[in-house]
Amino acid sequence: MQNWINSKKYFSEAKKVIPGGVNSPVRAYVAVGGEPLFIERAKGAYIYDVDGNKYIDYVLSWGPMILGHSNETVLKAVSKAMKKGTSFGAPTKKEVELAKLITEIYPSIEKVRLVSSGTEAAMSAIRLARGYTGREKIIKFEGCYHGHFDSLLVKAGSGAATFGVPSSKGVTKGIAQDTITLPFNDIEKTEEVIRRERENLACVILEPVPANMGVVLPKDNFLKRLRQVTSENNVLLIFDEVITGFRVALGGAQEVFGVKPDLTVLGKIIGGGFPIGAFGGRAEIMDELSPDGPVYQAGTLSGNPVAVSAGIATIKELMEKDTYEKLDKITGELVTGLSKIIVKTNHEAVINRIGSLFTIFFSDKNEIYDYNDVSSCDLKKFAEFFQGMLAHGIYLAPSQFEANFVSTKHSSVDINKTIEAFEHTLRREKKTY
Ligand code: KE4
Repeated sequence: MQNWINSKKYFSEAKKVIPGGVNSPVRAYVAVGGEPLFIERAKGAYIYDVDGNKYIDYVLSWGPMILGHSNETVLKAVSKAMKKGTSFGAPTKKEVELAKLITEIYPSIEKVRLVSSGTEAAMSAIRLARGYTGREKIIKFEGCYHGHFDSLLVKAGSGAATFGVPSSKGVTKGIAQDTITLPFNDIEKTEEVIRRERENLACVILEPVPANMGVVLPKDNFLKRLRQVTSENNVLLIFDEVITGFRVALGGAQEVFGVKPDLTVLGKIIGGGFPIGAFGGRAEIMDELSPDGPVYQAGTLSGNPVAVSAGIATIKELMEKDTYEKLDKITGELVTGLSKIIVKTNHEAVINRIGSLFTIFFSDKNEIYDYNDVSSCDLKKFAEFFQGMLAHGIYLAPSQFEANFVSTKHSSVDINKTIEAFEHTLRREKKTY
């Protein structure tokens, strides 16, 4: 059993000066109970807390650390960049290099604008879609998360296909009524609402493979039919690939599923662990952005040379041969092993996985295809599972509604240890049930 004395001490200090003791809510372990670990350092697939405990890390800073922590090449690129200055508020060659890399890897992206977070990128993409089309309404899907932008903190209203209601205090009814929230994977309902609302509908935004309700896979043809109905009705399609971009494939979900959106939102991996976001698409749309166009968008640290250097180094390493085949293989070994334990210990759970992204759902359903399905999960069981794995030195996403990530540094030894810990955890949890 780990001792967490220092984490507890730091957490009580933190709560005196930081709301909830954290700078982002999910870190507070509200969904799983207990108190958050304070992290001292990380290397490769491992993370170390302030009490000296070591964990195999499947959070990887919520996705960016796909090469593992403290990657030598990334650190070298960052230190080289820092010696030349850390921020200029002026154009640099590195920004152009990253923009070129993104446009080469994502055929749907002819031009891209760099910002400092995924939220900022999604927010800017929505404003651009509204500015380019001259229309106001947007469609999102229940369970998809695109950052904490007001227009996207909206849940389904009384009738799923009517206008939204705020999902957070501080978001006005006026903002929420311009957002329609639909059930993910329900293509018939989506086609019907797009056709009905087309006159004042700017865009549809989605995670092509949602990871913010846990990993949920698009049903066959959902993305292709969504592309077709948005094109037919002149509605922009925005893929939020902040998680899936450079994760499920170098070219993201749009490469895996062969669907080209009008705009793409990126983040996380393209910053290699530094603050970053990006949004891009067809030049005729992107050219509507200031200073050339009438849609204003700006940022002090946008395209920051240090963050951009980390991103370029990360992407170049990801472009090396067989990176994604290896990631897919090791994640496949893990998920196969975990699935066997679920059967062996006679538990009710199902694992959704794509590439090196996976979620274990504690549900009696055989398939998890939308937010409704996820809401059927046994959250108490999930919390016990999370705490049990943590006690065995396995650091997972502290919420049933999140994804877990594998890096190029996770080894077969790590995978076997994780599977072993899973069996011990489920068996012990079985005893208490
Ligand atoms: P950021 O503003 O947190 O950089 O990105 C927002 C965002 C946008 N789009 C998608 C698909 C995302 O997953 C995110 C942020 N992801 C969460 C984890 N589910 C970040 C962790 C957190 O909120 O602390």
